[in-house]
Amino acid sequence: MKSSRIAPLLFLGLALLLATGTPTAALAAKPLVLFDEGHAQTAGNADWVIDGGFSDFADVFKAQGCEVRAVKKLAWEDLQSAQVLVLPEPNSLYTAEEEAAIVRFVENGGGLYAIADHNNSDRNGDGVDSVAVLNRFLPKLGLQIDLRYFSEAPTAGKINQTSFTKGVKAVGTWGGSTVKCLSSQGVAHITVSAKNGGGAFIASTEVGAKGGRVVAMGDSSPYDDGTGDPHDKLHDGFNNPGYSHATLAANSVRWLLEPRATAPARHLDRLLADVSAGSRTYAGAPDPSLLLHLETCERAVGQLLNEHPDLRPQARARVMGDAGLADLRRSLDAQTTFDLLYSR
Ligand SMILES: [Ca+2]
Ligand SMILES: [Ca+2]
Repeated sequence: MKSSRIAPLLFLGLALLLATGTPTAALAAKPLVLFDEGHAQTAGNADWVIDGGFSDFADVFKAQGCEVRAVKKLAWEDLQSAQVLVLPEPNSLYTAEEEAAIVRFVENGGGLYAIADHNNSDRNGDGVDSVAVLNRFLPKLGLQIDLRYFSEAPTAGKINQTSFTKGVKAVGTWGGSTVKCLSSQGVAHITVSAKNGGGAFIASTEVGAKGGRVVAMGDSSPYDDGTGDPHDKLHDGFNNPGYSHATLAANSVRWLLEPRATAPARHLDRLLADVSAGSRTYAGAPDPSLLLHLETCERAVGQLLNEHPDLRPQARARVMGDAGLADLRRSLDAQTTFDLLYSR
């Protein structure tokens, strides 16, 4: 009985915490895009910086009206004014504060572009590669990098018809991995062959109560434009005429920059669908990564219902009779009881 009183207190506390910081990027004249350059982005042959191998990728944002800046540390104070954050193959761990800031940024409506490389790609010998670095927090946001290492060019899976693949004829991966959608709202736009696991070459999903968006891909090579430190072994995958990487970059960036849906009821529907599907999947195959994502979703539901009490009847109606939402129903019941008892 004790836990039923503690749970709603935590629920409300977290929701209030989340509600205090909202990105103000919408007010800025030009959307601000931050490229992380502080986590070994130039280790070994990597050159994933805006004045090096990723300059053409940075230009995609500029062409869509953005201001692009490089940052070395990811502080919440700096992220608040940004609309998009790009993590180009981070090869050293973020601090706990930076990880929390990234998650909070997306939960508050920000756009994240996360780029990994193949499994066992520790370029600076500090014991972690981009797969390990990103998988510490990306699952909270509904996506995960697979532990794979393969090349496939062009990819031989599917190119699904989505806004990302308009005009995309072929893509390739050279020493890369794939992305798994933990979120039922995730979209695998392009997949690789079954031989290499069939995962997503690029995937995206919507996160949280404010329409945050995440794009992830499992290889840095497609966006390597071949410029940068002459001592690095770089290859122009971005403009290679045999592939459509520049088009894919433009399409995916456009999606990240789209205005967010503002109707909270729409976000609630998405979150409840995600929790329902995820809980059923988890019941069949418990996966700690999926649990991380479900916790983010449930926190977002708490945030929405706290900010919009008028949505509570809709939420309660939706969770009735849905086995996948049983845990959430208990939380809502507990919250109602709490509100009645303490008349918030
Ligand atoms: Ca490393
Ligand atoms: Ca690669």
